[in-house]
Amino acid sequence: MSKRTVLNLKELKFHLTPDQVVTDSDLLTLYGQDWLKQWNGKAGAVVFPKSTEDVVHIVNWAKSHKISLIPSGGRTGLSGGATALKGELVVSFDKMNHLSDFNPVEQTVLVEPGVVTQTLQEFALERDCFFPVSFAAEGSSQIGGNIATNAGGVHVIRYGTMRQSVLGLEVVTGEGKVLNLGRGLIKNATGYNLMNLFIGSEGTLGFITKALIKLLSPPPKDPLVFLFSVENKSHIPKLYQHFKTQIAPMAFEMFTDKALNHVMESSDAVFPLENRSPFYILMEIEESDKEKAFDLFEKALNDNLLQDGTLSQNQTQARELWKFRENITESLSEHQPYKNDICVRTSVMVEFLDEVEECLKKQYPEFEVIWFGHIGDGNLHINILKPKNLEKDSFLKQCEKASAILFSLVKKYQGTISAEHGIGLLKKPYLNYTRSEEEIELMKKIKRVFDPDGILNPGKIFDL
Ligand code: 2HG
Ligand code: ZN
Repeated sequence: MSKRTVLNLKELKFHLTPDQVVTDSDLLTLYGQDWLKQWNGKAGAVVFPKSTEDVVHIVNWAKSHKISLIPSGGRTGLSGGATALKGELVVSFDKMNHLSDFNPVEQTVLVEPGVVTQTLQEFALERDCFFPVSFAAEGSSQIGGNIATNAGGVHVIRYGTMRQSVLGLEVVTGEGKVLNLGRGLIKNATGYNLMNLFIGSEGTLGFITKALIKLLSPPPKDPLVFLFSVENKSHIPKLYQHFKTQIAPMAFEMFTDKALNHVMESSDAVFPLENRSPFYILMEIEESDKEKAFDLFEKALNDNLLQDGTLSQNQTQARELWKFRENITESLSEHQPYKNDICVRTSVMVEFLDEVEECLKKQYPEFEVIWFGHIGDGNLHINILKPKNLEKDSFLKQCEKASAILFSLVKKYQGTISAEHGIGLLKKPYLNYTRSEEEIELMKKIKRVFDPDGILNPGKIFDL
């Protein structure tokens, strides 16, 4: 059993209003865990800052009392990065959710960390702009968490990860210092890029209190969705190449028939293709590319690269098609899946997939393994489902062994053990499969520079 911290909150409450510090048992559990609920997290208390000054006050209090702080956004992360294992103080950014200072010339907006991803997408559209970061949990994930994990999602092939949307950050370090980084400059040749260090640092170096976000324009007009069925896995990269040399798809997603089974079982959706197939591709394109995409589709069909396909005729149909891909995570949740979020270079993906498949089948024939992901950028989600009759603990132990095998292959193909969900707790034991000892040592040194007392999200990514 890990030792739980006892928090003396009297002094902390001094500069805050009563609604900003919460100790109700239900909320301690809610804010102590993330969506995955793989660990039994429970906060010692939850504090809701409303300003940068509040965050500085909380960090200074924590520093002087040697209290650990766990940052909390939408808690939709899938690696346990926002879990309070030892009764730490959870810092929720729910009340720091303002958008301001829209700059129509630069197309930037200043957001607080608690702004929900979808709110920012809508804010952008209302101003004829576009915020491209998009994924199934966008209705509850928060921008601060997206930055802290360098979130990816379905549009990375065209617009990049969260990092490409950040032009400035205000952060509070573990020493309670406020840093104003990036400042909206597109070019800046003045030494180390400190801002980039915070993107993907999972709240271990500082807490993000403001972000200057770059929007794009014009927004893609009425995107269309193609759904293809593909029989042969090795055709998938060929298909991607076939389309992307002529048009610029916004998304190129893959899911297997096994994944589709779960989505169909958990909804009353009607699958639009006549015959089922081992693999499906969902491709999103701009309306202006419709004719070209259709010609390319016909050519691919004649060349036997794909077996069948359908194209959305309106936005309602486009949304319906997206659901076959977006609802996978939700449909698997009752099976308490063990999550993998790996990435290899796209040119070796099929070879890598073949090896992984063979290996998992041989070692764990009794496990149902579900594949899907952002195949256009090499990011695959592999979910291992817990057999009903297997206890959670022994399932997790076996999955950990499976991870070691899987990650040896990731290492062999020089890929990464996490592409977009982060290391958190889930991947912590395996960090050395992707990062060298020298790199990990340097990361630890950097952590000590920004957080010398080790109070910011301790025990995530690595142990000091
Ligand atoms: C997605 O791409 C998310 O849908 C979740 O990253 C992946 O559930 C997963 O493993
Ligand atoms: Zn994903």
